[in-house]
Amino acid sequence: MNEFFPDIQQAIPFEGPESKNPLAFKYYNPQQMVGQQTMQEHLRFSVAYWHTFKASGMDPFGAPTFERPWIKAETPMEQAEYTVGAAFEFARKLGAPFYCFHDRDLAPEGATFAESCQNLEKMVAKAKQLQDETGIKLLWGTANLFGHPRYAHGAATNPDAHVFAYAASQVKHAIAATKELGGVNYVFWGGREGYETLLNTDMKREQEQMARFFHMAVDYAKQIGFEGQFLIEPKPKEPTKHQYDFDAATVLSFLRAYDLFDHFKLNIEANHATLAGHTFEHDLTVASINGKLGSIDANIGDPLLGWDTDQFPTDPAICTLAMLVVLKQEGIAPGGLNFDAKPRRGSFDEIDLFYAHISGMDTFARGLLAAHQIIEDGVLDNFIEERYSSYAEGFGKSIIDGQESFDSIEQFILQQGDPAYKSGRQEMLESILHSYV
Ligand code: XUL
Ligand code: CO
Repeated sequence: MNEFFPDIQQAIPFEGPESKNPLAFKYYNPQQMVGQQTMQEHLRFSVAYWHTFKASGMDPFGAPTFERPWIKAETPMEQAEYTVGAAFEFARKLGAPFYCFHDRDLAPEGATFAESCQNLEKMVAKAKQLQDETGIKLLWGTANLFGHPRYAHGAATNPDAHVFAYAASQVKHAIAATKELGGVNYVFWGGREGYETLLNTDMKREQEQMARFFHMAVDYAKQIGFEGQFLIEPKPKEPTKHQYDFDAATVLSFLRAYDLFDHFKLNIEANHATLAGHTFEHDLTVASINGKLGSIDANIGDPLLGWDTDQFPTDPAICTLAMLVVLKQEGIAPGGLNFDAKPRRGSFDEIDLFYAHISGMDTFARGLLAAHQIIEDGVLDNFIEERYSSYAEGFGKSIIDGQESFDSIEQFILQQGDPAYKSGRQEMLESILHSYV
């Protein structure tokens, strides 16, 4: 087997916060205990096949900039074999326990549907062998239902039932491939499930189609005994102007409306949350308080740009807020933190992939450490508990328990008069947060 990262001869070491070596972890120390679990168990890092091994650096203004050695091959299948080799070599040297893929990342589309399925089967066998050799596991699989021109008007939401059928057949094989590889989740990201103009779109019908598609996927998983968690990944726009899976709240209400609530959790991506006009921690919280935070696409957007830049996380404060949500729901497993992120177009070299992931892993490790300590010390929890304490007993409790009416409440106000003003102490809390970060 070729070696694609000869500059990295050993697994990336942990050297601690004093180290100045960009090829060492300063905070991510996989076996270090944080509370009851190791860092590795808390964080469940995953490498995204599409960005890390398939991204070319191409953008709407220019040609590919990354000349990856694993794409220099005679045929698409030979290229796929080199790529899977590169993927496992990279994850092993980095020390990432998981990876994620789209069906068409792993294996090229063939001349016919049957040929595409054969390609996928061959590459699944190869990936399985490499999983066994390295111990690296599949966090989730998914299907690419957005790249090919046939999906220009959507997949499940396509106005043409023929395209719906093609997408369903493709997903059938992607779920089977995920099962074969022992994937612990399967993700649905509705790449082009949305619309550009209502002049040609029946929104109600398209959402019903999407619900039918998900029900069929649930039935198929049951049929073949796939026990991984199904996840939907919300995103508000891009590529379509308006995507149906806009944000966590929209997806949850869709799942409730179409009797799918029990079968799905959410995969929340930082940059998708910010595109929707939310913070990352907002969408994580919406998912989590509904018992639906299943996994995370760990990246960050650029605050100056209004699109999905998919950058590696570099802000420990944002990661602390994210990890607070994760720790409070007692972990993200069987989900994980998947780096749905890519180095910038000018970061030409393979070594840049290591710098990017190491930095992202360290940033989340800092977030984990800070969040754990904040919870241990109870600094935010105590404040919040105190802030709502008027509902914990007495009249407030009686309201929440359903013992009061508007009439009885009015009597209370007539007797008690105006409430006192109580500061929310935002600036104090921000200062406390940053003292932990
Ligand atoms: C696109 C995106 C996808 C999904 C998987 O914005 O995030 O890569 O994570 O299809
Ligand atoms: Co994503």
